[in-house]
Amino acid sequence: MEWPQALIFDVDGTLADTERDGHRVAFNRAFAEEGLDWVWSVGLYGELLSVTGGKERILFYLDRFNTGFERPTDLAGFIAGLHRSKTKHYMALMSEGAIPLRPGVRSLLEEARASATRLAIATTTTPENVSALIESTLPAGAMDWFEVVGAGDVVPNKKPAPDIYRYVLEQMHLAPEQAIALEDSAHGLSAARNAGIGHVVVTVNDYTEGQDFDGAVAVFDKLGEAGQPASLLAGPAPANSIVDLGYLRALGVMQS
Ligand code: XBP
Ligand code: MG
Repeated sequence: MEWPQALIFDVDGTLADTERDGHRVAFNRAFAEEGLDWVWSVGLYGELLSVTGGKERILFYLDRFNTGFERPTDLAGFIAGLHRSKTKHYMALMSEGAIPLRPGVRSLLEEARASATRLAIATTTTPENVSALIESTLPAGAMDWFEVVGAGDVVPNKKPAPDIYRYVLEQMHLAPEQAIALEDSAHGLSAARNAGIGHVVVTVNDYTEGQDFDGAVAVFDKLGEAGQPASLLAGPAPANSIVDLGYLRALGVMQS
């Protein structure tokens, strides 16, 4: 059987640059709607990204950056409500087509489909946000391209914990050696590696460049496509400066 059997994609930062102009903006809209004077700037949001998960990130913000805030008695309920509002704003932003897929994502997905390589998603964000992004950027029915969508609170611990990758592999009845993970962050890389996935390809973005990607099989600035070649930051170079299925398959041969 052809290797890899599956490609498991992270969402935020990997499929699309959703953090700065998607999640961050949605958080700020939710705060304003709830009458809070909190504003997460581009810089502050970069620091907040050290914690994955929106609800977890709000709590981290209060603990570290807004200690003077008078907390309601039901803090967890308050945060959950804020986060629901944030999800609503995020979905509205996506339906306006606010964020495109990163270069090379669509072509790699289509190539995988054409060759019956299985596709899945392993993300920290909510399932609604995943569908909102996929539906606004890919043809109708594209959610069905993904055999498993492992998202959000379906597992107890978010990345860098390996839970979401373990969940996806289990659902697909795959061993970790049979899959490649595609990630954009050190937390995502750790999650995949700790689930036993030896082949993790990283495409960095403004928030994650400069992180430690030791343990990744290759690191690029993007997957790349015709007219927008990928720049190699670490690992073996692709022949045509594009991270396509042929390149990913060759990674398995090189490593064995
Ligand atoms: C991305 C995240 C998420 C999003 C917010 O993780 O860290 O927390 O920023 O999503 P990944 P929610 O790259 O693994 O998808 O607010 O829906 O939790
Ligand atoms: Mg990510």
